[in-house]
Amino acid sequence: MFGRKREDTAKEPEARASFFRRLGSRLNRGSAWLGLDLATLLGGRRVDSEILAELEARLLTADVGVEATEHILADLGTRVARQELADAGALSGALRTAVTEILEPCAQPLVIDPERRPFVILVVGVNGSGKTTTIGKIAQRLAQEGASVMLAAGDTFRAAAIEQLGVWAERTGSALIAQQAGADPGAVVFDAVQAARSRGIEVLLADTAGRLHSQSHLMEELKKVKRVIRRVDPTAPHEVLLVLDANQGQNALAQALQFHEAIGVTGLALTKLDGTAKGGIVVAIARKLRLPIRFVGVGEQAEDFGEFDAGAFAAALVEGAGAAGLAS
Ligand SMILES: Nc1nc2c(ncn2[C@@H]2O[C@H](COP(=O)(O)OP(=O)(O)O)[C@@H](O)[C@H]2O)c(=O)[nH]1
Ligand SMILES: [Mg+2]
Repeated sequence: MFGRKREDTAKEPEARASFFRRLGSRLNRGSAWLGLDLATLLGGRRVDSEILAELEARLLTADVGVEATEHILADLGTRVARQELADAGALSGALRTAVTEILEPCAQPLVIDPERRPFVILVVGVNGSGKTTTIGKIAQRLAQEGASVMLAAGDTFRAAAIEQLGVWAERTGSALIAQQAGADPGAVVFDAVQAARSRGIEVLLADTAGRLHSQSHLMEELKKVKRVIRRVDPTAPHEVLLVLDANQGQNALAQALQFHEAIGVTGLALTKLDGTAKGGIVVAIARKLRLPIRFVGVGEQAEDFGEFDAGAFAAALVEGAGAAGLAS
């Protein structure tokens, strides 16, 4: 994230390959996105409009959404008309390409500007989406890159949330700024930005609540936290990272629109891609929101986390665990 060399640079490609293998085997629980492989769908027939109609139904069932499905089908339809898609292999390749093209503009990793110190990342999302875990995973990566990190326990709604962040702080060697449950989140985050500044901390990750008395209450509180951060540093937050649980399907998309409208999201982290059969939602999100997808989570552990790669993701989605690009 810092573009800084890690000590164990030699291990990096290895770690990356193993992450993509995990992605391939866990996304959609290891099955190809279409449930059946394309060869079964074709059953020896040529790719024709009937096959495309069946494919369309499957894309919609996989939560790809109407807009992205139409886009993919238009692309495949043109190729069928030109008789370019003779067999299952060609169809699968074309599908993978069409999906990659939709995802590609969103594959923008988070780059931390060392001039911004602390670089403030405000992490938002509904309750249970994976915010605190994602903060821990990011802190772990930053620690490995040799960065100094501070975590701010801005979710003061439950004591357990503060403790959970404390565990991650300890595990990752990050500083922690927390108050008791029920404290004003704005005050916690304000203190944290000031403390980070005076201690020369490089990255501040601020946790927030995902549930309050009402959704409008929550949005007002997040706006307030953002204003408070600005009072210390008018250029901050430098990233508003929205964490979305992929299991939520179309609901995740609705949440994203709501958060984006209220506080302006600059990046997404998509979690629990290991537990969903609806990984297609990522395509819908990419097509509709066109926001940078920074990270994907495929499990609860720190290493079950990686930067978003359009080609690898498309391969895992379309071909499942058997994706050729993921085999090495
Ligand atoms: N399987 C899986 N579980 C996850 C992932 N990310 C988070 N979780 C789990 O989801 C639950 C809620 O996460 P948490 O970070 O507390 O969510 P928060 O309420 O948004 O802070 C916890 O049990 C996490 O371990 C993921 O990528 N995969
Ligand atoms: Mg939390």
